[in-house]
Amino acid sequence: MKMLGRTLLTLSLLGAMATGVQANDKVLRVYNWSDYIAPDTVKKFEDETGIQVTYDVFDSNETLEARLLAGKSGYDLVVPSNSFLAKQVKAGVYQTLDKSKLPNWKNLNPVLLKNASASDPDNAHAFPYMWGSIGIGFNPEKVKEVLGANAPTNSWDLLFKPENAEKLKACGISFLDSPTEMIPAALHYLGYPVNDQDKAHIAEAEALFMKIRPSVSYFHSSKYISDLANGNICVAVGYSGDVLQAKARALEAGDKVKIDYSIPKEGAGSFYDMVAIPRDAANVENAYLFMNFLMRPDVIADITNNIGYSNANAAATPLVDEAIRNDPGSYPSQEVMATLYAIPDMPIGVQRVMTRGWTKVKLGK
Ligand code: N2P
Repeated sequence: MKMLGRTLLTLSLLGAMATGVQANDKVLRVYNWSDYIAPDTVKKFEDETGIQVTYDVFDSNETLEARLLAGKSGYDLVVPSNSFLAKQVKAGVYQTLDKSKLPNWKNLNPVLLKNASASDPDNAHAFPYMWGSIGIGFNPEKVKEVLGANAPTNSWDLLFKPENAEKLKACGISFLDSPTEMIPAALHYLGYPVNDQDKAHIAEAEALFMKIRPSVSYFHSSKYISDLANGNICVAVGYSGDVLQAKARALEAGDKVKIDYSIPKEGAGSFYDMVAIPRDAANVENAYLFMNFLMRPDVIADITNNIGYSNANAAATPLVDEAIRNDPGSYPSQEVMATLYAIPDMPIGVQRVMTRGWTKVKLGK
């Protein structure tokens, strides 16, 4: 009797603890891209809700995906790009959103929602946070010094022509460390479809990188922001807003480094970064609160004003600094938009082939 009583007590205590975890835990774990939020966004949310946020960062879809596919990621909110989201949705990685918990959904731009729905029908699992392009960040003065006044900064020739890369080596070149984004750039340059699955064509794209490999300082997806800003490198293939951050940092530092961003005339990759709740998230209600918070025009406009990326919130546009709204890197013209291609959603097998080839490119052999 006594034993049974104790067992029941233990069980009911455990039950109370389990429900307690759902209802009372004032915590949230967020995994977002680096340099992708305003300095006070998280604090503001914590102050308003009393929820403690653990905020971690990554700088490539490959890193996030490895974390998600390894099983319990431990995160309540993550931010994959649309190309990766598509595959992950199919693999059952995310919860279907209950939009009744997201009253601020109405603020989102319907055109961008429709575009993003190509990777997630009906936007059932995620909303677009920011979007951008993958182009060339460069230091115009240094590039001019090395290649002369006619340096093709508006073309991928700047980097993919070995004779140019060889000269630029003197002032430093970097590429993103992301096979799923860099190999399509080379495929496109070679005249192949960006979602080409022909292994011979993918090998050609890798060979193009191999040719310029000796001239590349490094492959990294976030370090170039400070290196461009402080003059350690002169050309970086990078994300639009990150290059704008480098430009802003250089200006703030008041030194002579100037940075520009170009979307090469041949076209460039574009992405939507999407906020989603992993299936095994422990703090789902808090995840909804943070999602809804991020859909508030004042909150998301403040983020854009700090990071230089265009958000997907129509109601926030009037609150975005004019300098950013008028920056062709953040808000390209319709004409330039038409040259952008979506980073393709590659089947896992092809992605593996690309990753293997990319490892060789990085090693240079
Ligand atoms: C943030 C980079 C986000 C854009 N540093 C790439 N999805």
